[in-house]
Amino acid sequence: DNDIRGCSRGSLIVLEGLDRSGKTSQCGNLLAYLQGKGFSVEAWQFPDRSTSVGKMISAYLANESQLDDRTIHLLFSANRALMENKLKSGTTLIVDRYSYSGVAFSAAKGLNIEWCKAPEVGLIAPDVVVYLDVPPEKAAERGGYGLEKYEQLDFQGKVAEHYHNLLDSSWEIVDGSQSIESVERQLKDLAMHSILTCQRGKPLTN
Ligand code: DGP
Ligand code: NA
Ligand code: NA
Repeated sequence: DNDIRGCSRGSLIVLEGLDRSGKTSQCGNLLAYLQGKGFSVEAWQFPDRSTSVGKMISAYLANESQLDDRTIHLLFSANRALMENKLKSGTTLIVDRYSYSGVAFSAAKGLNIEWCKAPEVGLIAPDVVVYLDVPPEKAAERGGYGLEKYEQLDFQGKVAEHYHNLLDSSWEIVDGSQSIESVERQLKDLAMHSILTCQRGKPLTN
């Protein structure tokens, strides 16, 4: 009995999507829902703008500093710290962007895809990756669009193409153009399923 409980762990739930696809608010809603159910759960985001590396990234995104495309890519990679201990202690992590953002955004700038993937080798594999699918034109109509460096329609179109090349059958595609409530309902179902599978002892992998 103790052994089985020892294998129980938190789930790594990743949300990916274009800028203004709704990831951040949906992560917040999901966090509140799962906490309300009594689960140990935290919401993380990449870039984590509170760390010193994160502050450099933030200044870059706000057009307050200039960095070479490769340099900023490596800063983003460094920011995706290992999450293993949290998960093993039983805490579920809801993560706003992960390594796939690194590949999709940096490759959209024209960097070699294999080069973009290399710094991410060894990262923990998510238990579920949700792609919040919103057409770039639709995302561009949402509030606040254009404030950051990458929020430009033609660039986001390229990012979307790279996401579509990255995604495979293990990803869950959720239509982010639906009502907030409907997106929320689907995310809750996916998260609950993933948490229960991990509690039953699904192993961690890289
Ligand atoms: P947000 O998720 O809205 O806080 O914005 C973060 C921005 O950073 C978004 O435009 C995606 C971008 N981004 C995230 N990870 C990476 C990365 O590894 N490389 C590059 N070039 N951009 C990234
Ligand atoms: Na953004
Ligand atoms: Na966000």
